[in-house]
Amino acid sequence: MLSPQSLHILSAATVFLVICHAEDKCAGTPGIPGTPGANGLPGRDGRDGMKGNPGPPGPQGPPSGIPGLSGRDGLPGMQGPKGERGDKGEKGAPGPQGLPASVDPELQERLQCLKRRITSVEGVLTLEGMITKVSEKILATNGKEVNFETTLEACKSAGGSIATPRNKEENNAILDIVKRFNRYAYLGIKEGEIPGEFHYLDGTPLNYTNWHAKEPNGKGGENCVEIYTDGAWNDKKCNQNRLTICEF
Ligand SMILES: *[C@@H]1O[C@H](CO)[C@@H](O)[C@H](O)[C@H]1NC(C)=O
Ligand SMILES: [Ca+2]
Repeated sequence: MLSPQSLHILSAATVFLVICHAEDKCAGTPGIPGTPGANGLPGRDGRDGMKGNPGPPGPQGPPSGIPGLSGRDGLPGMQGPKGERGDKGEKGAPGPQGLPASVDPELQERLQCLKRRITSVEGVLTLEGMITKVSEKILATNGKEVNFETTLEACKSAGGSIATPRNKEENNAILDIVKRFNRYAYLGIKEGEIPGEFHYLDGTPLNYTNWHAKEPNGKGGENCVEIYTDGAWNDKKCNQNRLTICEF
């Protein structure tokens, strides 16, 4: 029997025999590799690639250049709230002294002119039957018949007061109006705390009366006074409708 080692040797010998049979010369051991060759020339440029995305913005540059001109004014704004009241100023110096009114010719002339104009107006109103002048009073009616309280209010709102005869002359002037309208009228006289004792509306006692015969007879039940169409007075309840006559 052949050992495995001898079998190896045998097979190797067989290989040598075969190779040598094929070629006439026998191959030696391989040589060492040669040195690498030099680099070749660069190749030609390739074609342009596709355009890339924009890069991020660069940092702000240093300030430069002169500032531009100012812009135009804007529209006016809304009015602001009212300010607080300022301190009171100091009193001014007194003006030059004027002439006393009684010797000021210009003032006197103007007063005379005013008087003439008023006299003219009063004349027209008297002619038209709108007013009746007596002493310093002017009497007038609105032709309405109302109770005593309403008469007081009507005269007051007109700037006057209810007609109040203080003497015969004034009583006759009131009588003129009463006769013209043929209506009784209340007078500015009222009964006081004591029945039968009458006084003016400001509380002062009467210094002129023109009671009709047997009047006053109300004994505290007739607190107002009316004037008849003959000029005589009668005490009467205050809720009757009587001609409104006022004095100014
Ligand atoms: C009553 O006094 C007034 C003034 O208060 C006067 O105007 C009037 O004429 C006097 N009446 C009489 C009758 O004297
Ligand atoms: Ca009476």
